[in-house]
Amino acid sequence: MKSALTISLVPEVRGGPFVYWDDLAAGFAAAARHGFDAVEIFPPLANAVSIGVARELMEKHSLKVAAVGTGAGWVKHKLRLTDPDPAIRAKAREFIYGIINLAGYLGAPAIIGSMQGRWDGAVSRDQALAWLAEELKALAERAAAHNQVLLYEPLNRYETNLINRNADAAAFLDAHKLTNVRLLCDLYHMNIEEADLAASLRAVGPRLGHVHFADSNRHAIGFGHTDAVPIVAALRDIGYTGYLSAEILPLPDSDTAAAKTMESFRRLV
Ligand code: LER
Ligand code: MN
Repeated sequence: MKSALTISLVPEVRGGPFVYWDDLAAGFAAAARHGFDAVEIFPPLANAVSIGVARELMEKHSLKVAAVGTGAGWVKHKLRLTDPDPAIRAKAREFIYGIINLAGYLGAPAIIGSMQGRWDGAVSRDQALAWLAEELKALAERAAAHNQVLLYEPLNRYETNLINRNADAAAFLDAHKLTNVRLLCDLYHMNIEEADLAASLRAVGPRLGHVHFADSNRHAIGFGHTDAVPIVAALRDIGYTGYLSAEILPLPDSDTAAAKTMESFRRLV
């Protein structure tokens, strides 16, 4: 398993779960200083990150890009894949295609988290899930053109009413034959939704593509009450070799959160 931390380039999500903020070069330098393998980038839109600049930073610091988030499409631009308006769904898809291309050129997958949206008003749950399946299929095909998977993240009940639990997400991928989509399991959302985090990851098995490595309170692993030992044992047992990526609040400050994550990572992994 490999380590990663998050860098947000989106001022609108200030207060959110990202270790470093605003400055890609400074975030890369800090990740390298703390001994991480990779960074996960949260850009405001695809062309806000220069592929050339990002590749230079990867080279300079011997870091990979673990994943690229698409959530700014929702929090900044109010686009979602299950919006009742087909024009908004189309814009959401275009926004994500851009991020998939950026991520692909950096050797990374893109993440569908808050862009999945929710069902409400005139839209039934079945209709929203049908749109989501259709969009994930198209997006996963674009990802495949870059030899990448697409990451789909179940979120807790306060962030979506579509799919909250890993088993339901896995069944959804299977039912719609979304074979190039892998699950992103976020330990913070799981702490709210799952009865047993380790058992849930064992059941996800080979569908697991990425892990958001966060404690019960969304602080660095080691600063909350999640027992990470059985979780890492489960990940080992299912043969997971991907990233444990710290998508956590920068508390008490970014450097302490990064250092605590790395201390926990070395102890556990
Ligand atoms: C995104 O990875 C996520 O976990 C959501 O809670 C948005 O912050
Ligand atoms: Mn997450």
